[in-house]
Amino acid sequence: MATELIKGTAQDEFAKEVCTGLTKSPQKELPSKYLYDAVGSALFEAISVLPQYGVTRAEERILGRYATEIVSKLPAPVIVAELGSGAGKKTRVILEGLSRRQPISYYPIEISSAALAMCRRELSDINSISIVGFEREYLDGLLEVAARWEADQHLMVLFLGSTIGNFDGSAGVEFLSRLRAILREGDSLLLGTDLRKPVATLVAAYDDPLGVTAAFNRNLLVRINRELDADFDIEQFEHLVIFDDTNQNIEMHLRARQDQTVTVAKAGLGFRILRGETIWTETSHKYSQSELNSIARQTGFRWQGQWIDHEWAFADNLWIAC
Ligand code: AVJ
Repeated sequence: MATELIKGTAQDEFAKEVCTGLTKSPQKELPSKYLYDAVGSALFEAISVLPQYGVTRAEERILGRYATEIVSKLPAPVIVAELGSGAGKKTRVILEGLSRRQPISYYPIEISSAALAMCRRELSDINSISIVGFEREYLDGLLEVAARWEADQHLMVLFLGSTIGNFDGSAGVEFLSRLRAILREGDSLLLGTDLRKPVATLVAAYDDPLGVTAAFNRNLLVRINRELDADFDIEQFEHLVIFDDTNQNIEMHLRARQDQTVTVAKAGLGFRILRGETIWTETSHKYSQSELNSIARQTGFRWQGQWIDHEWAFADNLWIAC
């Protein structure tokens, strides 16, 4: 076992994106990728074991049942890059399956240093694994992995948990096209996608009765206060979940309880937010089967396999770059 970490850079990017998002009109927004500081990552881990939130368990069941079958469809030798490694628990079964065939190189790519640390801790005991973690944006990290991979190796990209659903609208398709452009023909993508389900199920999953998801959402403001020297009054913002039926998106927002002025010192920003106005913090798209087929085709992949959990509609899709 060997592990290495390529560290990320400064907070400038965070400040810039916060500034851009909070000055958008008419809808203020913040990028959901910043939800995962140490507290946010721990809260997401808690969400993933809530009875109302079935996403993580569904994918754990799929990978637990079918990891051997999935691995058997991959060429050898293969190296593995994972986008948004999270805590690494789901990845474990895949890596263990692969490590039975060959020594395995694993490259988690994650802008959250907290999540990256959890994942390295979780996976470093796997037999003959070498882990190099990249604290990078997904595609920047993938380009660095590409620079390290050898001619005879295939690359498998893991993009689990339906994180792809957090890309808004056409941004998901654009992201997958850019990802495909980094791959070579025959490389593979294992893509986790949460499927359409009844509105009531989704609302309960994203607005849970314990308020864990509310804390996860509001923590984004706590983080901005701490890291960017802002003065959000946390008590004055409430968690709001909206289902957009047309686009099959569940959205998280933070709604102002009253008119207020906020300053974000390190972003050089001061702004007003009115009572009832919201800051949009996350979109989580729910996919249909025909949509998945069309996305694969549009982005340069062909379908190789799909595994579905029927207790909580979720699919892991194995696509091959063509
Ligand atoms: C699993 C990261 C994609 O969209 O369901 C959970 C995050 N947000 N509850 C999702 C999340 C609110 C999540 N991802």
